Amino acid sequence: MRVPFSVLSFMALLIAPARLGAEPLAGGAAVQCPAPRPYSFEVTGQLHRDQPGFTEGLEVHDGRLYESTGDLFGETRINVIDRGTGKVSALRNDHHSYFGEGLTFFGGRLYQMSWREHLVFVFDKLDRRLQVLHNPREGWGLTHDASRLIASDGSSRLFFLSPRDFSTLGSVTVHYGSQQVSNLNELEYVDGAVWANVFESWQVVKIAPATGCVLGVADLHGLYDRLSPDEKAKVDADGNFVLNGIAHDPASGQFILTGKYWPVLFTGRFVEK
Ligand SMILES: [Ca+2]
Repeated sequence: MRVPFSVLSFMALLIAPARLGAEPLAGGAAVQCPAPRPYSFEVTGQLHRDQPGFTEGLEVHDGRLYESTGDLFGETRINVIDRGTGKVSALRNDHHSYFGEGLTFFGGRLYQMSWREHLVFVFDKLDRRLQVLHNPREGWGLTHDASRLIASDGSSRLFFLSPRDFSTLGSVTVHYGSQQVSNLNELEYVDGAVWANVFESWQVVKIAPATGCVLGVADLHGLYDRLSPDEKAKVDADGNFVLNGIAHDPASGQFILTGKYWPVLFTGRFVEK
């Protein structure tokens, strides 16, 4: 069952922080954040994939679209999704070995986290496993800036990590006003900001990584509205099939968004309202 979206939803998000899983910031807000700006998502294209995946990580690297999937159906995989045809090819299928989560490329290496196994797998370009690192937290979303990996663990914190050994270099609490934003999931670092799916919501938030301030909130209900009746039925089939997966293509400047087990990926841009 989907609740019809109205323009009041964004205001309700700000007025009733529970919609974002928000809670008061312990000790009060150390940083005064500007009010988050509302964003919409302007869709420029759709890509119908030829097989679904329980999307936990999504990233464009060297023009190719990579996906990490979780083990909901025994399918912890790293996929390449052909951006022209939607054909999904598995680079790896580790089945039930662990529950795949966020992935990112850094320094020519592919990092894939597991969920509750506290593992981080490091692969080279030939899909050879080079290292298995330890994550002291649950693995959710993963991205990187110029020198650090950036991970979420389902809480309101972003963690900055060493690409060498996944040691924690720092962290920041994501908030607006005095409210924390919890359930941070899939991530994408673009031009100095971190974009994050908020688990079990239709929101993507834009975060200043230095302060944790939420700079913007995008409502993605419109993506659901674009699905065909058959596609909506597939997305509605399981409460786990929530919006998740955000990648940025530096060549086009556009984002790619999808959801867990969704049959469609959307291309477009965030537009400040
Ligand atoms: Ca991503």
